[in-house]
Amino acid sequence: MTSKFEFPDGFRLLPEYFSRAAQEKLLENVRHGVGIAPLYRAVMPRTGQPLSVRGSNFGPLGWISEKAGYRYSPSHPVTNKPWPVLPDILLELWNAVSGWPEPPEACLINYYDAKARLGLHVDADENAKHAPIVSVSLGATALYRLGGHARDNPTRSLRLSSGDVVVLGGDARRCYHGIDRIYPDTSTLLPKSGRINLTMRVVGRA
Ligand code: MD6
Ligand code: FE
Repeated sequence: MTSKFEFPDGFRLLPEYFSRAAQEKLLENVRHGVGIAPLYRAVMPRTGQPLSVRGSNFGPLGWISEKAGYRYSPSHPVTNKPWPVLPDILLELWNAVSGWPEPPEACLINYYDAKARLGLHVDADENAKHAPIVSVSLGATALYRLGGHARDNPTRSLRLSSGDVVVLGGDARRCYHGIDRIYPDTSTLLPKSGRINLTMRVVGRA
């Protein structure tokens, strides 16, 4: 028996939502942000193995991964300083596509080099389990894999290109997803086949 993949309700891909000019503006904002809160290499809970992506955050809270586990923190784990404020351009995106009445509290910045990957995962560290997550991709094209509510459910692979926006709301909010690979030399926005993914989340009260 072969089980088929069906796109979950609440999944939206908005190809090239951002024009090249808007991508450049957004990149300028990201560069400013990582000037304040530098990209750092987090480690996996328990094993302490470094992640292949490097991360930082915008907003009152930031998602961090450390030996003790995953959590949201008001400050950068290396500098101990607050995260930079969310750029207006991202808040405008949230207001335009999320359909959620509250603003995001955290925006994770993930930087991929040509060899970086992100294993299949569900974003489940938020108390606001029903608020959507809105993501933006900048730079090199990535192979994104979307699955179902269980790790072994059928999956579908999609390419995410610079300027694309993904919304995981509704049923899709609890679906497994990850990045299998980066396609080198697919964008001139970032040097050396780099890719940035920005994910805005409502964290909610504990
Ligand atoms: C990435 N994205 O595109 C990884 N999570 O690099 C995510 O993990 C993600 O695109 C939640 C919602 C949308 C996403
Ligand atoms: Fe995710």
